Amino acid sequence: MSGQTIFITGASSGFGAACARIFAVPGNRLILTSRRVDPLIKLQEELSGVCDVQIIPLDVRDREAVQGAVEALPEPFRNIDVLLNNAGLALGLEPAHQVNLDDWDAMVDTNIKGLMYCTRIILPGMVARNRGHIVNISSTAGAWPYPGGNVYGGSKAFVTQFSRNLRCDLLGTKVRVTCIQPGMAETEFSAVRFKGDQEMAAKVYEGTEALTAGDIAETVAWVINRPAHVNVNTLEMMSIDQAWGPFAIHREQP
Ligand code: NDP
Ligand code: 8X3
Repeated sequence: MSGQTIFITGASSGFGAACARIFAVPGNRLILTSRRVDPLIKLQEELSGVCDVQIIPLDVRDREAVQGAVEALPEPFRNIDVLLNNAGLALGLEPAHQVNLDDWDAMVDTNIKGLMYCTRIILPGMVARNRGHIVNISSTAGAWPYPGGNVYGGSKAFVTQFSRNLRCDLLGTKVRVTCIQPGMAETEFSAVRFKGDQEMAAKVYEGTEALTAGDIAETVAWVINRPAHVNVNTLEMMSIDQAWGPFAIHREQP
């Protein structure tokens, strides 16, 4: 993969940073975005010897900021070939009747609305050039329910179905859309979910060989590197140490 302009949301850690590293090959142009700037600066320092790297502090929940960032891209970065809609988060694992409503708002605003904004603002250029690939990071949580998954899972189900619907709208163009649904992967994800409680976060991965950010980056690179006529629609992946459980059944005590 070379000669591609790649726009990554949530590049400051986890999957996004790993994707930036795997896409950093001579001839590529990377646009790395997230709210935190320091990790972006470090990534730019690390990768800019290899390819051109633009960093943009960006909160995907801010529609005008997304519009402004895309419009302000300097010439060599304007024609985006790949949009990696990766920015996202889970907050909390409480049952629906106990959650903090602000957490639900933040997940909807980031995982759904932020992804919508980036897509809607970047897609017209891809259609006009009849070239491009949108890779959306969903989750197994969007396909399979679990206790406390409530709005996080719902937001990822949106990502999965939105991806399929984009394919319908884009039929007749050469713009590809792929939805990737990873299971448990060890990143900052759980530390964010448990609001900085590193002990709870570590327990999620304890005794398992979880997916790594690098596993997801290799998969993203693979879908992008298929021949131009091949569209991988949906790809679900899990650690060998994860599988589905049986249905939960509540039994009254005699
Ligand atoms: P990380 O917490 O390591 O990375 C999340 C990234 O999203 C960070 O770069 C963060 O940057 C960015 N982000 C969060 N909110 C915003 C925002 N409002 N605007 C811009 N960027 C934002 O977790 P992962 O790498 O694991 O997560 C990446 C994606 O993968 C998410 O969508 C997540 O839901 C999904 N996923 C994760 C799985 C896992 O088990 N780890 C499994 C399946 C899917 P910053 O805070 O600097 O803004
Ligand atoms: C992250 C995977 O199982 O923690 O999307 O929801 S899970």
